[in-house]
Amino acid sequence: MVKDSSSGLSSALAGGADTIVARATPAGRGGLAIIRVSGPEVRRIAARICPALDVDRGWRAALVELRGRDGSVVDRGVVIPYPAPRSYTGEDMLELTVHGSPWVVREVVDGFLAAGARPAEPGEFTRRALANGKVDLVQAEAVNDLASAETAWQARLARVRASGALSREFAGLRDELAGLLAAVESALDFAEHEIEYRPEEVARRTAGCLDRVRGLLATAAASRRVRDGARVVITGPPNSGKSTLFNTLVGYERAIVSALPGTTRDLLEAELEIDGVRVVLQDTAGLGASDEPVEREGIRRAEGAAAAADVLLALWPADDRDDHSGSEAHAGDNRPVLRVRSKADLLDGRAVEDGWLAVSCRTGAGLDRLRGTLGGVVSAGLAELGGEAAIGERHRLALEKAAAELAAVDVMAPELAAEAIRGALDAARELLGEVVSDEVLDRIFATFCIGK
Ligand SMILES: Nc1nc2c(ncn2[C@@H]2O[C@H](COP(=O)(O)OP(=O)(O)OP(=O)(O)O)[C@@H](O)[C@H]2O)c(=O)[nH]1
Ligand SMILES: [Mg+2]
Repeated sequence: MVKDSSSGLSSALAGGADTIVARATPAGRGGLAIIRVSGPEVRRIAARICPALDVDRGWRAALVELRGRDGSVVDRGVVIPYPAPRSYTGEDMLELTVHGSPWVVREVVDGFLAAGARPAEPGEFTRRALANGKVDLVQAEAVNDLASAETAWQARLARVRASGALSREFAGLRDELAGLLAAVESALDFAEHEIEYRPEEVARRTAGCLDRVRGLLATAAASRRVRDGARVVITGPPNSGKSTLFNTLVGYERAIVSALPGTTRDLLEAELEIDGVRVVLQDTAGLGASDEPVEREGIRRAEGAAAAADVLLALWPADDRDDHSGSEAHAGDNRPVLRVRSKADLLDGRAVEDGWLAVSCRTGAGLDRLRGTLGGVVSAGLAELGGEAAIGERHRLALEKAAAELAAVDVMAPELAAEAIRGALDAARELLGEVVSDEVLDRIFATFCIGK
């Protein structure tokens, strides 16, 4: 077998003493199913399962008979051999497309097991790709994110990360930190090398690195929104039509609606997608004074939800004749608030205040505009995010550590400064998976699918 000598990794380090096999498509019946095999024994095993296959005709599909455990033909399928190192894992690989019957898949996988392969662990193909230098850790994580993406934005950010854009940001940071560390260390062996230590220069470069880290950290909120969804909370007085609007946006009768004020007490939550962004929409109890203990608790929860919202939909019903143009609902924070005159069919020809959207769930008037405005608000800032900077949760924690180290750098104490910069450098290298413990890798790959 040809080994990727450029990676300089021993085959034990590169993960693949064993040859692994797994189905890559979901369990159950389907039109077709894909089975993947990777490892040093692929050639020998292929000779048993698909003797007609010419493994040296790499990266080309061949239609061949597939044999099971006892050597009898189980199916005819399309097999693509990927000779190392030009494969996903960097090892010799096969990708088989077979008929999607659970029986066929089981028999073919069983054949591979009997021939000496073992079942792959979750994410083990990607883990081998990482060990063989095919991808770095940031890209490996992105592969999993891409496989589990449910919205356009989740897929988009994962795709850009999988392509290495975020890795390049982290690598740039790592290189800058390494250069900075060298500059500070030169002060420590100043006598030997007669290199002049320039504290102002070190201070400037440290500030530059810190800016870079903070720039990346600033995108954490937006990427959390893409991942977990933007929290959009409907608030307003009792009976203002909150639950009706909630049901309308969600598309089914999720919440109880009634003409009695104080119908909703618990927080209700539903997920939807607006403009490619995942949105977690919440319906709440009507705000206002109440003597009733359960309703009071509902109001307390509504206020908590409003405080945690990314976007507020503040409702005032049109049959409330008061002018709310001066309404400063939830002013003081910089979260977007969409002011909605609900039950707009009751406006009786009156105009709504400037800056308010007139919406009627009864006639449907204003709903498209509301959806459009909401879509603009939840996706605001995401386009500029580009993807390079779409950091995940693990990245945020490591970058916060780097920021704390850099903020503590005292250029007049080079010894301590070097230690802090080394801490920041370690964090950057950990991000890329250059120095990372098996426990961390186990945790990351445990969330992967089998066959990925
Ligand atoms: N005319 C009109 N009535 C509406 C509209 N939307 C809701 N309603 C009515 O207003 C009443 C209250 O609606 P809900 O959706 O339960 O109001 P809510 O704000 O959730 O009320 P609470 O949960 O009690 O705070 C119901 O009788 C609805 O049928 C609308 O667009 N036009
Ligand atoms: Mg309600």
